[in-house]
Amino acid sequence: MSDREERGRLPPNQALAAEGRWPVVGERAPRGGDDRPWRVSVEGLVTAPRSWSLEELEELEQVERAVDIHCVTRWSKLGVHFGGVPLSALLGECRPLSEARFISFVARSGHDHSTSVPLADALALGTLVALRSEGRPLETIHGGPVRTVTPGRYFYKSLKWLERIELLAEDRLGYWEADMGYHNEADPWREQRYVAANVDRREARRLLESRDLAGRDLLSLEAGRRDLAGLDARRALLRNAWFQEAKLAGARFDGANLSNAHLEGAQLVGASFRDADLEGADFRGADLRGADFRGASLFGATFCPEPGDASGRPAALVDRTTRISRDQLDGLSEAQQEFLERRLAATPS
Ligand SMILES: Nc1nc2c(c(=O)[nH]1)N[C@H]1C(S)=C(S)[C@@H](COP(=O)(O)O)O[C@H]1N2
Ligand SMILES: [Mo]
Repeated sequence: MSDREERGRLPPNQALAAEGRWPVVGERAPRGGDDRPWRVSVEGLVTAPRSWSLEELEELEQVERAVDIHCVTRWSKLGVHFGGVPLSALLGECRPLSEARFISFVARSGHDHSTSVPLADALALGTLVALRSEGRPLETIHGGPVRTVTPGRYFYKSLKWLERIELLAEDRLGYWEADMGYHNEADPWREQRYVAANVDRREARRLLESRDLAGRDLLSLEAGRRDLAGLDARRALLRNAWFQEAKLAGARFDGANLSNAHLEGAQLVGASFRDADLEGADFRGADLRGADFRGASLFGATFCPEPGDASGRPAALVDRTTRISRDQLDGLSEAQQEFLERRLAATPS
């Protein structure tokens, strides 16, 4: 694939995961202590409910599809080959009733994971009940023995460890959509990542003035350009927060969830992000001298412009006093890894 072709296939504000890397997002294994043999059932508003063992799924006609994966935390992986059975083949045998408008995929999951898609979209997008990737059985960590893959939607619509397919008249929001504020439509080309904020502006302003957000759950908090030096946001849930150009020297974000947070141009000298979730966070132009990222998850985070980035945002100020460990660079795109390796080795002035 040429660079141009690749870029044309990247939705807005996504970057390619480093070559050969496939980040793991969310649960890492199905619910334990369950040794019933694996079956996938189709239930709900169908004429003929039924279920298949893995062997029976293998006996159906298999297809292979190249799918572009786009994670909501801003990494993409193009042309991953998934093999398995088209959802349409399973539904063809069960014959959905005309009232069936939505399809819910339910996982064997310790956290009751599920996700849903309008039935017409699931079919039009060519949803696959996948048993293999790149010709090999799916690894457990990526949803093996069987997961769904719904192309053209953020990857949280692709459920790992599929056990049940339910046809419904009304939508039933899944785990990420109901509990995490992820957008239910999830079209990466329209950047449908999150739904609106969950606190009103007055309440948000009051909390920011106190500079104490410890343990709070504040989706899409608006705090751009504010003076928040010394902020205590330990263990806070601040997904998709807007902190661009904010003064956050010495702020404590240890254990916080800042996935997809906007920290462009923020003053973060000496800030602490230990064990924080920083997946998809944007640090372009931020001052990160003396900041501590040890133990934080950095998949899809951005520290410098990606090739082709026309935003004019400069790279973050990172030097040897910034604490990021070698193994943390693994989840970043090639451009980000190269940038950080160079800066972390540079002598502070
Ligand atoms: N059962 C289950 N399915 C899941 C998740 C999960 O945590 N549990 N995470 C979702 C999210 S947010 C993403 S991006 C993809 C990640 O798949 P991967 O770990 O194979 O990359 O799975 C989706 N399906
Ligand atoms: Mo995701």
